[in-house]
Amino acid sequence: MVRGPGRPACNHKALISPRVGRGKRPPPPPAETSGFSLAKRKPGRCFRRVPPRPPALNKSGKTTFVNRQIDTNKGIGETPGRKEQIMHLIEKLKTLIIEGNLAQAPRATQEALQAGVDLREIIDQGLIKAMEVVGERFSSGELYIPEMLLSAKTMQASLNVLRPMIADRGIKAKAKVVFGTVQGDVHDIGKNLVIMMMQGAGFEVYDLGMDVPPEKFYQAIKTHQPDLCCMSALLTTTQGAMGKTIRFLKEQSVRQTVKVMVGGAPITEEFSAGIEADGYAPDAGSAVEKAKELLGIR
Ligand code: B12
Repeated sequence: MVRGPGRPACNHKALISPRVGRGKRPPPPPAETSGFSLAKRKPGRCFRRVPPRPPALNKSGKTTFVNRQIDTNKGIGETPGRKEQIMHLIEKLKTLIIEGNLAQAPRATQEALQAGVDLREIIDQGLIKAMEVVGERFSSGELYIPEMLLSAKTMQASLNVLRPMIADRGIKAKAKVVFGTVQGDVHDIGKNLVIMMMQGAGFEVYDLGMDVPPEKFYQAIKTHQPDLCCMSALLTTTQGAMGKTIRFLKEQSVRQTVKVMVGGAPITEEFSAGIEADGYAPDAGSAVEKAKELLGIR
């Protein structure tokens, strides 16, 4: 099987036990009560008059300090240390997402909202920045799939808290994407991971599922008019369906309306160029970066 440069050979064992096959780092610190502990948690209180300090949870993992320090009815817009408070709440949320603290992050999101932190700021500086860190750490081998999935799930849980407000405010997505695993292929874990990272980066993604025939990609492009069409394939026997899909899009005269990005374990830069895709990325972290590059987004 052909692989991208530097990618380890994958096997089922590697998915179940992500340490197998990489051998890059020593075993991680033990997981704490909830989620993975990537940033060290410190017990104790958090006073807004002692900035800057890393956001922290108290020993019981509760976030009582927010309620103690901030009058949520008043909002923090009128207080003198507003900037510090905003930064503190956002930093706390960011850390919870990086840690994959599914239990605490939605509440921290709610607290930031109630404290009057701007929605866009929560998304850009909290959610998106957290997933950028997660993506970088994953690409560098510092994080593994289960940890990244947990962070992505945590980000989605926070996003769900914000969703009604996003709809109300009509916040525009950075770009529209249609995404599917190609015809004949039912592997969708990688696709889902990339989708979550893209959503974390502010993209609006239409998930076409798996075993997607060229006609369905075409229909989705006609319907949603995306900026980017993404295809995933995990089998050497199905990677050919990517080229087939691109040819079909050409025949239907929609290929030029959309950028095409491909990925999946057997896909390489050379293969991508050979089928005339616009880009390829080896993993979920770099997929977001590549998508931004292709679409000229910063
Ligand atoms: C889980 C799994 C399955 C599950 C899939 C469940 C699911 N819902 O996805 C099941 C059990 C169904 C399955 C079935 C089969 N599988 Co399977 N499977 C795997 C396994 C163990 C993990 C794949 C995975 O999820 N990896 C984790 C994800 C996160 O990684 P990823 O998919 O590579 O995605 C990352 C990147 O590639 C990239 N990426 C992915 N997509 C995209 C898209 C874009 C646009 C971009 C930019 C990036 C990108 O980002 C992702 C995140 O970093 C692999 C072995 C392995 N370790 O890879 C075999 C593997 C892929 N399977 C294999 C085989 C042979 C099969 C079967 C044919 C077995 C059989 N005889 O029935 C069937 C095929 C079914 C079909 N028609 O598709 C082979 C493929 C060999 C080959 N060279 O073709 C592998 C490599 C196992 C092996 N070593 O033999 N499989």
